[in-house]
Amino acid sequence: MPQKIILDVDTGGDDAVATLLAGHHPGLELVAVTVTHGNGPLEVTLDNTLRVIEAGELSHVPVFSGAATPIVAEPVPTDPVQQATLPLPAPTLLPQKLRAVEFLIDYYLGPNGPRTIYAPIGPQTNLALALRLEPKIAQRIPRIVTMGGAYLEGNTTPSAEFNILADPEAAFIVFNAGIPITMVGLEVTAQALVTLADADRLAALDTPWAKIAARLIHNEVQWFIDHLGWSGGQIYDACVTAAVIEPQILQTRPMRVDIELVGSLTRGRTVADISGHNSAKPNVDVGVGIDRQRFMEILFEGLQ
Ligand SMILES: [Ca+2]
Repeated sequence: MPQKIILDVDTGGDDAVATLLAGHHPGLELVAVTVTHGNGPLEVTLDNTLRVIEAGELSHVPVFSGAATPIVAEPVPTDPVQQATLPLPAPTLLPQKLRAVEFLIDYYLGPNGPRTIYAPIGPQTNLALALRLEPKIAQRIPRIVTMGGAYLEGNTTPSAEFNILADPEAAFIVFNAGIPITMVGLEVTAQALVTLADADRLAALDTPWAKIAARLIHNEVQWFIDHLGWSGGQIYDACVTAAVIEPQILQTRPMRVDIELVGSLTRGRTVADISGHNSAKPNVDVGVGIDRQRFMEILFEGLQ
């Protein structure tokens, strides 16, 4: 039976690829998509999500609108490129009437909750709010697989990765809820670089969703080449979908991970106890490596 998954997104190009892969890979059943602020304001991330769902022929997947702002913090400023509307037709689809937080509570208290992996690939505001409203869902979520954090070095500040920095209080609530967590952080996504040649090969596949993914990947990769001089780009969120499809592609180490809330230089850091100094029990399976070749194969298998 396909693995059930709920994606929590702040769409963005890499969220779009993660969504198309989750919606079309035979190993997964994409139950719903919940949307949060993050890469851009909620109205942009919601509109982008609906564009991807409709153009990607996934209109049977319900979309729930979620948190418009972080719980405590001001939104983190983002690059105008990240905030851009995706180059896909304007959607005719509408989000569901129910809000993401209410949906998550209802769904996880329901019969399929314990069989459904929750995969936040943006700030973790929606689940944090749901946990505060209904703490019982912590026992109902079998695992969180998230793109967020880094155990060595951030990408938005020297300490913090964007998704965690965008709502550290939310991440604090989620990481301390007692739910099993697999963290796909920057050290993982940097090992799964996608090249322009990969995007071209993907564009040659015969499905509309592969062509959409190829175009979005091409744009993302080009940004890494132009701005950082890299040979490829990180399609961060797609690593999460691939790791839910095939958990073995990820190498993980159990660690205690705490979320820094107050440090003037380190706010939003996922403080990982790499060497076991902390006596607290590990709470996160921290991704430390990924099988890049298999990651690419999964991308092709899912989108063809
Ligand atoms: Ca994202």
